[in-house]
Amino acid sequence: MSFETILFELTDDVAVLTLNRPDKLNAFSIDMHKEIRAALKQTVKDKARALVITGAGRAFCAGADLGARDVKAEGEMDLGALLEKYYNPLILSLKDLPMPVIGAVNGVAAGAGANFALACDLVFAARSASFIQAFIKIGLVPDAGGSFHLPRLIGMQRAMALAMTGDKLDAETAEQWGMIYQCVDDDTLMDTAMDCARHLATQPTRSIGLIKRLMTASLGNDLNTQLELERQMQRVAGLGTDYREGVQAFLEKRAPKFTGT
Ligand code: T3D
Repeated sequence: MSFETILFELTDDVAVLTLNRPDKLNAFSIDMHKEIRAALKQTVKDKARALVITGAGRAFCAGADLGARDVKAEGEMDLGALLEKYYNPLILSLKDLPMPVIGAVNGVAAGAGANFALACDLVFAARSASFIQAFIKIGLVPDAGGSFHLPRLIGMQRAMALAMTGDKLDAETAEQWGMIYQCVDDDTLMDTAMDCARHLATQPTRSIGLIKRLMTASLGNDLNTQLELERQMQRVAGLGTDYREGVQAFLEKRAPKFTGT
C-alpha cells in the first residue's frame, strides 16, 4: 500500500505509521485523514500486534491544516461536519484497534494533533516535545477526544487551564502530570517506542485488545457494570490459546510463546 501523506510499514508484527507532511508540521489534511484511516484498517487486515505512531521532521502534528480553511469566504463553515466525517471516526478507530497503539511524540503536538497523541494507548514523548491545546488561540474548543481524555488523565483543573489558555506543556511536565507514560531523551525516543512495541507484539494480543476495551469502558461505568464487563472479557480471554499457553509455560517453568490468539 502506498501513501502520499503518511509512511506506513509493517515489520515482524509491528506497524509504524509516520505522519509525513513535515513542511506543514504534519497538520491534518483531508487526504491525510483518509490515508491514516486506510492504514489503521490495514493493521487489522495484516494482523499487526502493535502499532507505533510518530511524525516526520520536527513535529508530531500541528492539528488541522489551517491553510485549507477559507475563512474570508462568505457563508458559514460547519466544523461540526468535519469532526463528524473525519476526526471522530479517526479517534474511535484508533481506540477500537485490537492491538496496543504507542504514540511516539517527537516534537510539538498541537490542537487535534495533541489529542490524537493522547488517544494512543501508551504515549512516549521526546524531552523536547510539547503539547498545546491550541484551539482557543483560534476561537475553537478542544476536539479529537481532548475534552474526554484530558480531564481523565490530568484532572479537571489542569485540563481546564490548558484548554482555556492554550499554554504549551513540555514533555517532562506532561509525564509528571500523568498525561503521557514517559518522557525520554530525544535520541532514544524511537528505540524506546519500538522496543516497547516489539515486546508488546510478543504478548497475548487478544488480551491486550480486551484490556483496551475494559479500561476505556471503565471511564464511564459504575463498579457493578465494570465487574460484569470484566466477567465477560475474562471469559473471552480464558477461551483463548494464549491463556492455555501462559498457564502451561508457568507450570513447565519456561517462557511462554504467545500467538496473540
Ligand atoms: O478546521 C478544522 O479542521 C476543525 C478542526 C480543528 C482541529 C484543530 O486542530 S484546531 C488547531 C489547529 N492547530 C493550530 O492552531 C496550531 C497552529 N500552529 C502553531 O500554533 C504553531 O505552528 C506551532 C506551535 C504548532 C509550532 O510553532 P513553530 O514556531 O515551531 O512553527 P511555525 O513557524 O509556526 O510553523 C512552521 C510551518 O508549519 C509554517 O509554515 P511556513 O511559514 O514555514 O510555510 C506554518 O504555517 C506551518 N504550520 C504550522 N501549523 C500548521 C501549519 N500549517 C497548516 N496548518 C497548521 N495547523
